[in-house]
Amino acid sequence: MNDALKRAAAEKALDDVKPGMKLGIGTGSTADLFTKALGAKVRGGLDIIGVPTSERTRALAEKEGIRLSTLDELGELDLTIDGADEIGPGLDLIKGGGGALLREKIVASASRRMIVIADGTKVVPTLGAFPLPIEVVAFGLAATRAAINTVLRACGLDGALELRGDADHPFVTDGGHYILDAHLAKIPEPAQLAPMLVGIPGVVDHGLFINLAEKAYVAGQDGVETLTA
Ligand code: ABF
Repeated sequence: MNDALKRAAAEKALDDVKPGMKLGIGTGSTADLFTKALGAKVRGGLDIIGVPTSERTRALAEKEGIRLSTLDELGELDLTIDGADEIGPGLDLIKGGGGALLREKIVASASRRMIVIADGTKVVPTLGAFPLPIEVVAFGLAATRAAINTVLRACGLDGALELRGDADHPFVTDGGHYILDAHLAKIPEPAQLAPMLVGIPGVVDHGLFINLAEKAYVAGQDGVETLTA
């Protein structure tokens, strides 16, 4: 099913990986396929150094024998390859379905280029059918939720904010935070919403990736298409 398409997109991205590169390595099932394909290349002699975007990816990359470092040690990265939950117009993205959005955004922002890998189901005319993940600190959760609702209303948006996990056992991110998933259906102006959300004190970050992706490899039944921003 989609796994073959995800693999096709992941393998296409290997063409962009050059010897000596400092590489951001994404999270999610498509990124996992990339990491495994990259591992095979590394074992075949490709010399790169990676920065993982999650503890999950770190574990997989280590298992694959990929040399890893940190952003603090490497500074700017050459390229980040990562998946997405939705790819909208201009390659604006929703990410964070896997809960790794904060490190994914830090790593992508510290990279000169970001390439998205996905199967064709991820491409949408308008972002928002996929619930928007908003990473929040646990302290003051109710106040943060209210502030997010105010911002959503100011942007003409409406919809439930659902705490990921459940009230007794919320999902906790690698950074020790919670995630509120915003069920908005449509986000016609993501570039308007994005800065307003990060302006709320309890919001750590959100899954809108604006102006970060340079291109996307999108796999469909007829092959892998390259989308550019
Ligand atoms: C990561 O993996 C996330 O930002 C996104 O939530 C998810 C996509 O997962 P998959 O490749 O499994 O669809 O890129």
